Amino acid sequence: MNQLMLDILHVTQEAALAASPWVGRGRKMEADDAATTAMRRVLQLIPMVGTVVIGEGELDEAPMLYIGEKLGTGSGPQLDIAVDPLEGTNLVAGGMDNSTAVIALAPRGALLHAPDMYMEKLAVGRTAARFIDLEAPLVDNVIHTARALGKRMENMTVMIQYRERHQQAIEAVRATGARVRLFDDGDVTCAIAAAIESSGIDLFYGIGGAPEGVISAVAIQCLGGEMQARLLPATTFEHERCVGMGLSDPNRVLTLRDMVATEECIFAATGITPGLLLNGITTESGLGAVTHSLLTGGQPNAVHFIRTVHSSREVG
Ligand code: VTB
Ligand code: MG
Ligand code: MG
Repeated sequence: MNQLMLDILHVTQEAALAASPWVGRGRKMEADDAATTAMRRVLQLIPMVGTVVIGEGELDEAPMLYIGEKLGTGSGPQLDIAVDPLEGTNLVAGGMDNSTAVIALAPRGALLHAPDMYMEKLAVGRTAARFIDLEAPLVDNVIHTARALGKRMENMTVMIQYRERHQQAIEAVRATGARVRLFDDGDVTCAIAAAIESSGIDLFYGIGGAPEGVISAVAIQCLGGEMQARLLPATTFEHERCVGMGLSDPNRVLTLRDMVATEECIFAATGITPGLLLNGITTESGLGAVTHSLLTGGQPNAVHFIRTVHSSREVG
Protein backbone atom coordinates (compact mmCIF):
# COMPACT_ATOMS: atom_id res chain seq x y z
CA MET A 1 0.00 0.00 0.00
CA ASN A 2 1.47 3.39 -0.90
CA GLN A 3 1.55 6.55 1.20
CA LEU A 4 -1.27 8.24 -0.72
CA MET A 5 -3.59 5.34 0.10
CA LEU A 6 -2.77 5.64 3.79
CA ASP A 7 -3.38 9.37 3.50
CA ILE A 8 -6.85 8.98 2.03
CA LEU A 9 -7.69 6.32 4.60
CA HIS A 10 -6.90 8.93 7.22
CA VAL A 11 -9.17 11.42 5.40
CA THR A 12 -12.30 9.25 5.59
CA GLN A 13 -11.50 8.09 9.12
CA GLU A 14 -11.31 11.67 10.35
CA ALA A 15 -14.52 12.65 8.55
CA ALA A 16 -16.35 9.67 10.03
CA LEU A 17 -15.02 10.30 13.54
CA ALA A 18 -16.11 13.95 13.30
CA ALA A 19 -19.63 13.02 12.19
CA SER A 20 -20.04 10.35 14.84
CA PRO A 21 -21.08 12.62 17.76
CA TRP A 22 -24.06 13.68 15.61
CA VAL A 23 -25.48 10.18 15.09
CA GLY A 24 -29.13 10.11 16.07
CA ARG A 25 -29.42 13.78 17.00
CA GLY A 26 -31.67 14.91 14.15
CA ARG A 27 -29.20 17.58 13.01
CA LYS A 28 -28.02 16.76 9.54
CA MET A 29 -26.42 20.14 8.76
CA GLU A 30 -24.21 19.98 11.83
CA ALA A 31 -23.20 16.41 11.03
CA ASP A 32 -22.37 17.33 7.44
CA ASP A 33 -20.36 20.40 8.52
CA ALA A 34 -18.34 18.38 11.01
CA ALA A 35 -17.46 15.71 8.44
CA THR A 36 -16.67 18.27 5.73
CA THR A 37 -14.43 20.39 8.00
CA ALA A 38 -12.48 17.34 9.18
CA MET A 39 -12.08 15.97 5.67
CA ARG A 40 -10.80 19.29 4.33
CA ARG A 41 -8.33 19.70 7.22
CA VAL A 42 -6.68 16.35 6.49
CA LEU A 43 -6.75 16.79 2.69
CA GLN A 44 -4.76 20.01 3.07
CA LEU A 45 -1.85 18.05 4.60
CA ILE A 46 -1.42 15.64 1.68
CA PRO A 47 1.55 16.29 -0.63
CA MET A 48 -0.36 16.80 -3.91
CA VAL A 49 -1.81 19.38 -6.22
CA GLY A 50 -5.43 18.34 -5.79
CA THR A 51 -8.58 19.76 -7.36
CA VAL A 52 -12.08 18.93 -6.17
CA VAL A 53 -14.12 17.77 -9.18
CA ILE A 54 -16.98 16.16 -7.26
CA GLY A 55 -17.68 17.96 -4.01
CA GLU A 56 -20.16 19.70 -1.83
CA GLY A 57 -21.42 21.93 -4.66
CA GLU A 58 -20.42 25.09 -6.47
CA LEU A 59 -18.52 27.84 -4.64
CA ASP A 60 -21.67 29.92 -4.04
CA GLU A 61 -23.47 27.06 -2.25
CA ALA A 62 -20.59 25.31 -0.45
CA PRO A 63 -17.97 27.10 1.66
CA MET A 64 -15.72 24.02 1.71
CA LEU A 65 -14.77 21.23 -0.67
CA TYR A 66 -16.50 23.11 -3.45
CA ILE A 67 -15.96 22.11 -7.07
CA GLY A 68 -12.72 23.65 -8.28
CA GLU A 69 -11.22 24.05 -4.81
CA LYS A 70 -7.47 23.37 -4.70
CA LEU A 71 -6.30 21.04 -1.95
CA GLY A 72 -3.03 19.60 -0.69
CA THR A 73 0.36 21.08 0.05
CA GLY A 74 0.77 22.31 -3.54
CA SER A 75 3.61 20.00 -4.49
CA GLY A 76 3.29 16.43 -5.67
CA PRO A 77 1.05 14.65 -8.17
CA GLN A 78 -1.79 16.47 -9.94
CA LEU A 79 -4.95 14.75 -8.79
CA ASP A 80 -8.71 14.95 -9.24
CA ILE A 81 -10.61 14.53 -5.99
CA ALA A 82 -14.19 13.31 -5.60
CA VAL A 83 -15.66 13.47 -2.11
CA ASP A 84 -18.80 12.90 -0.15
CA PRO A 85 -17.70 13.62 3.44
CA LEU A 86 -21.04 12.44 4.75
CA GLU A 87 -22.82 10.07 2.40
CA GLY A 88 -26.22 9.72 4.05
CA THR A 89 -26.84 12.86 6.13
CA ASN A 90 -30.38 11.69 6.91
CA LEU A 91 -29.02 8.36 8.07
CA VAL A 92 -26.67 10.00 10.56
CA ALA A 93 -29.35 12.42 11.75
CA GLY A 94 -31.80 9.55 12.18
CA GLY A 95 -29.29 7.16 13.72
CA MET A 96 -29.91 4.74 10.84
CA ASP A 97 -27.62 2.21 9.19
CA ASN A 98 -25.28 2.63 6.21
CA SER A 99 -23.82 6.15 6.52
CA THR A 100 -20.21 6.52 5.38
CA ALA A 101 -17.51 9.05 4.60
CA VAL A 102 -16.10 8.47 1.10
CA ILE A 103 -13.36 9.77 -1.18
CA ALA A 104 -11.95 8.86 -4.60
CA LEU A 105 -8.75 10.10 -6.24
CA ALA A 106 -7.46 9.81 -9.80
CA PRO A 107 -4.86 11.53 -11.97
CA ARG A 108 -5.93 14.99 -13.18
CA GLY A 109 -8.55 14.83 -15.92
CA ALA A 110 -9.52 11.19 -15.39
CA LEU A 111 -12.89 11.64 -13.64
CA LEU A 112 -16.21 12.67 -15.17
CA HIS A 113 -17.16 16.05 -13.70
CA ALA A 114 -20.75 14.99 -13.10
CA PRO A 115 -23.01 17.88 -12.10
CA ASP A 116 -25.48 17.57 -9.24
CA MET A 117 -28.42 15.89 -10.96
CA TYR A 118 -29.91 12.42 -11.11
CA MET A 119 -28.14 9.52 -12.74
CA GLU A 120 -29.49 6.06 -13.60
CA LYS A 121 -27.02 3.40 -12.46
CA LEU A 122 -26.47 -0.32 -12.93
CA ALA A 123 -23.59 -2.17 -11.24
CA VAL A 124 -22.29 -5.74 -10.92
CA GLY A 125 -19.16 -7.58 -9.84
CA ARG A 126 -16.33 -9.03 -11.92
CA THR A 127 -17.99 -12.30 -12.96
CA ALA A 128 -20.97 -10.61 -14.61
CA ALA A 129 -19.02 -7.55 -15.79
CA ARG A 130 -19.43 -8.24 -19.52
CA PHE A 131 -23.12 -9.08 -19.26
CA ILE A 132 -24.86 -5.87 -18.26
CA ASP A 133 -26.33 -3.31 -20.62
CA LEU A 134 -28.24 -0.27 -19.41
CA GLU A 135 -29.89 0.06 -22.84
CA ALA A 136 -31.57 -3.31 -22.34
CA PRO A 137 -34.60 -3.82 -20.06
CA LEU A 138 -33.69 -4.24 -16.37
CA VAL A 139 -35.21 -7.71 -16.34
CA ASP A 140 -32.80 -8.82 -19.09
CA ASN A 141 -29.93 -7.57 -16.97
CA VAL A 142 -31.12 -9.61 -14.01
CA ILE A 143 -31.42 -12.71 -16.19
CA HIS A 144 -28.00 -12.24 -17.82
CA THR A 145 -26.32 -11.58 -14.48
CA ALA A 146 -27.90 -14.72 -13.01
CA ARG A 147 -26.64 -16.73 -15.97
CA ALA A 148 -23.11 -15.32 -15.64
CA LEU A 149 -23.11 -16.11 -11.91
CA GLY A 150 -24.59 -19.57 -12.46
CA LYS A 151 -27.46 -18.75 -10.08
CA ARG A 152 -31.13 -19.60 -10.20
CA MET A 153 -33.40 -16.56 -10.30
CA GLU A 154 -34.77 -17.15 -6.81
CA ASN A 155 -31.23 -16.97 -5.45
CA MET A 156 -30.57 -13.57 -7.02
CA THR A 157 -30.61 -10.38 -4.91
CA VAL A 158 -30.99 -6.97 -6.53
CA MET A 159 -30.46 -3.84 -4.46
CA ILE A 160 -32.70 -0.84 -5.21
CA GLN A 161 -33.25 2.42 -3.30
CA TYR A 162 -36.68 2.59 -1.68
CA ARG A 163 -38.24 5.41 -3.72
CA GLU A 164 -41.50 5.91 -5.56
CA ARG A 165 -39.55 6.42 -8.80
CA HIS A 166 -38.33 2.81 -8.57
CA GLN A 167 -41.71 1.15 -8.01
CA GLN A 168 -41.96 -0.28 -11.53
CA ALA A 169 -38.37 -1.53 -11.45
CA ILE A 170 -38.94 -3.20 -8.08
CA GLU A 171 -42.04 -5.00 -9.31
CA ALA A 172 -40.38 -6.05 -12.58
CA VAL A 173 -37.40 -7.54 -10.75
CA ARG A 174 -39.63 -9.38 -8.27
CA ALA A 175 -41.63 -10.82 -11.17
CA THR A 176 -38.46 -12.59 -12.38
CA GLY A 177 -38.30 -14.49 -9.09
CA ALA A 178 -35.32 -12.50 -7.79
CA ARG A 179 -35.32 -10.83 -4.39
CA VAL A 180 -35.25 -7.05 -4.09
CA ARG A 181 -33.34 -5.65 -1.17
CA LEU A 182 -34.43 -2.06 -0.51
CA PHE A 183 -32.37 0.63 1.19
CA ASP A 184 -33.17 4.12 2.45
CA ASP A 185 -30.14 6.18 1.52
CA GLY A 186 -26.50 5.87 0.60
CA ASP A 187 -26.31 4.37 -2.85
CA VAL A 188 -22.49 4.52 -2.96
CA THR A 189 -22.27 1.65 -0.46
CA CYS A 190 -25.03 -0.26 -2.21
CA ALA A 191 -23.54 0.07 -5.70
CA ILE A 192 -20.14 -1.03 -4.38
CA ALA A 193 -21.79 -3.99 -2.63
CA ALA A 194 -22.71 -5.42 -6.03
CA ALA A 195 -18.98 -5.63 -6.83
CA ILE A 196 -18.13 -7.46 -3.58
CA GLU A 197 -19.25 -11.08 -3.64
CA SER A 198 -19.46 -11.56 0.13
CA SER A 199 -22.09 -8.78 0.38
CA GLY A 200 -24.76 -11.09 -1.02
CA ILE A 201 -25.81 -8.41 -3.53
CA ASP A 202 -25.73 -9.60 -7.13
CA LEU A 203 -26.88 -6.48 -8.95
CA PHE A 204 -27.46 -2.84 -8.11
CA TYR A 205 -29.95 -0.66 -9.98
CA GLY A 206 -31.39 2.77 -9.37
CA ILE A 207 -31.66 6.49 -9.96
CA GLY A 208 -29.60 8.50 -7.50
CA GLY A 209 -27.11 11.35 -7.37
CA ALA A 210 -24.67 11.70 -10.28
CA PRO A 211 -21.82 12.81 -7.98
CA GLU A 212 -22.33 9.65 -5.91
CA GLY A 213 -22.36 7.73 -9.19
CA VAL A 214 -18.85 8.85 -10.14
CA ILE A 215 -17.52 8.06 -6.65
CA SER A 216 -19.08 4.58 -6.87
CA ALA A 217 -17.56 4.13 -10.33
CA VAL A 218 -14.04 4.67 -8.97
CA ALA A 219 -14.57 2.04 -6.28
CA ILE A 220 -16.05 -0.41 -8.79
CA GLN A 221 -13.14 0.19 -11.17
CA CYS A 222 -10.72 -0.68 -8.34
CA LEU A 223 -12.79 -3.77 -7.44
CA GLY A 224 -12.85 -5.04 -11.04
CA GLY A 225 -16.63 -4.85 -11.40
CA GLU A 226 -18.69 -3.03 -13.99
CA MET A 227 -21.02 -0.07 -13.86
CA GLN A 228 -23.03 1.70 -16.51
CA ALA A 229 -24.86 4.96 -16.04
CA ARG A 230 -26.95 7.61 -17.74
CA LEU A 231 -27.23 11.23 -16.67
CA LEU A 232 -30.85 12.35 -16.36
CA PRO A 233 -30.92 16.11 -16.89
CA ALA A 234 -34.43 17.22 -15.88
CA THR A 235 -34.34 20.86 -17.02
CA THR A 236 -32.91 22.82 -19.96
CA PHE A 237 -30.34 24.20 -17.51
CA GLU A 238 -29.22 20.73 -16.47
CA HIS A 239 -29.14 19.64 -20.10
CA GLU A 240 -26.92 22.59 -20.99
CA ARG A 241 -24.59 21.78 -18.10
CA CYS A 242 -24.05 18.33 -19.58
CA VAL A 243 -23.36 19.74 -23.03
CA GLY A 244 -20.98 22.26 -21.45
CA MET A 245 -19.05 19.34 -19.93
CA GLY A 246 -18.48 17.96 -23.39
CA LEU A 247 -21.34 15.43 -23.40
CA SER A 248 -22.97 16.29 -26.71
CA ASP A 249 -25.63 13.64 -26.06
CA PRO A 250 -26.31 13.83 -22.30
CA ASN A 251 -28.63 10.82 -22.37
CA ARG A 252 -26.00 8.49 -23.81
CA VAL A 253 -25.07 5.45 -21.71
CA LEU A 254 -21.78 6.00 -19.90
CA THR A 255 -19.44 3.09 -19.36
CA LEU A 256 -17.13 2.75 -16.40
CA ARG A 257 -14.33 4.07 -18.64
CA ASP A 258 -16.36 7.20 -19.48
CA MET A 259 -16.64 7.97 -15.76
CA VAL A 260 -13.15 6.86 -14.70
CA ALA A 261 -10.67 7.01 -17.56
CA THR A 262 -7.84 5.29 -15.67
CA GLU A 263 -6.90 2.23 -13.66
CA GLU A 264 -4.66 4.33 -11.44
CA CYS A 265 -7.44 5.41 -9.10
CA ILE A 266 -7.90 4.89 -5.37
CA PHE A 267 -10.95 4.86 -3.11
CA ALA A 268 -11.59 4.91 0.62
CA ALA A 269 -14.75 4.67 2.73
CA THR A 270 -15.16 4.64 6.51
CA GLY A 271 -18.39 3.57 8.17
CA ILE A 272 -20.14 5.99 10.52
CA THR A 273 -23.24 3.98 11.46
CA PRO A 274 -23.28 0.17 10.98
CA GLY A 275 -23.74 -0.84 7.37
CA LEU A 276 -23.88 -3.41 4.65
CA LEU A 277 -20.11 -3.42 4.06
CA LEU A 278 -18.61 -1.67 7.05
CA ASN A 279 -19.25 -1.55 10.77
CA GLY A 280 -20.00 1.80 12.31
CA ILE A 281 -17.81 3.64 14.76
CA THR A 282 -17.65 2.08 18.19
CA THR A 283 -15.66 2.78 21.33
CA GLU A 284 -13.62 0.08 23.02
CA SER A 285 -13.30 0.80 26.69
CA GLY A 286 -9.76 1.64 27.66
CA LEU A 287 -8.62 1.69 24.05
CA GLY A 288 -10.44 4.40 22.13
CA ALA A 289 -12.61 4.82 19.06
CA VAL A 290 -12.66 2.01 16.50
CA THR A 291 -13.27 2.62 12.79
CA HIS A 292 -13.84 0.24 9.90
CA SER A 293 -12.78 1.21 6.40
CA LEU A 294 -12.60 -0.11 2.87
CA LEU A 295 -9.51 0.96 0.95
CA THR A 296 -8.95 -0.12 -2.62
CA GLY A 297 -6.93 0.66 -5.76
CA GLY A 298 -3.23 1.30 -6.25
CA GLN A 299 -0.60 -0.88 -7.89
CA PRO A 300 -0.74 -3.80 -7.41
CA ASN A 301 -4.47 -3.46 -6.90
CA ALA A 302 -5.87 -4.85 -3.66
CA VAL A 303 -8.95 -4.59 -1.47
CA HIS A 304 -8.26 -3.81 2.17
CA PHE A 305 -10.83 -4.01 4.95
CA ILE A 306 -9.19 -2.08 7.76
CA ARG A 307 -10.12 -2.00 11.42
CA THR A 308 -8.33 0.81 13.24
CA VAL A 309 -8.16 1.53 16.95
CA HIS A 310 -7.68 5.26 17.41
CA SER A 311 -5.88 5.10 20.74
CA SER A 312 -7.15 7.34 23.48
CA ARG A 313 -9.67 8.92 21.14
CA GLU A 314 -13.19 9.15 22.44
CA VAL A 315 -16.19 9.73 20.25
CA GLY A 316 -19.40 11.32 21.42
C1 VTB B 1 -29.23 9.99 -3.87
C2 VTB B 1 -28.22 8.92 -3.55
C3 VTB B 1 -27.48 9.22 -2.25
O1 VTB B 1 -29.36 10.57 -1.55
O2 VTB B 1 -28.56 11.17 -4.20
C4 VTB B 1 -30.13 10.25 -2.69
O3 VTB B 1 -27.26 8.86 -4.60
C5 VTB B 1 -31.11 11.37 -2.94
O4 VTB B 1 -32.27 10.78 -3.42
O5 VTB B 1 -26.68 8.13 -1.89
P1 VTB B 1 -33.71 11.47 -3.23
O6 VTB B 1 -33.66 12.71 -4.05
O7 VTB B 1 -34.66 10.48 -3.73
O8 VTB B 1 -33.90 11.71 -1.77
C6 VTB B 1 -28.45 9.55 -1.12
O9 VTB B 1 -29.17 8.38 -0.77
C7 VTB B 1 -27.67 10.07 0.10
O10 VTB B 1 -26.91 11.19 -0.24
MG1 MG C 1 -22.93 14.36 1.60
MG1 MG D 1 -24.51 11.87 -0.71
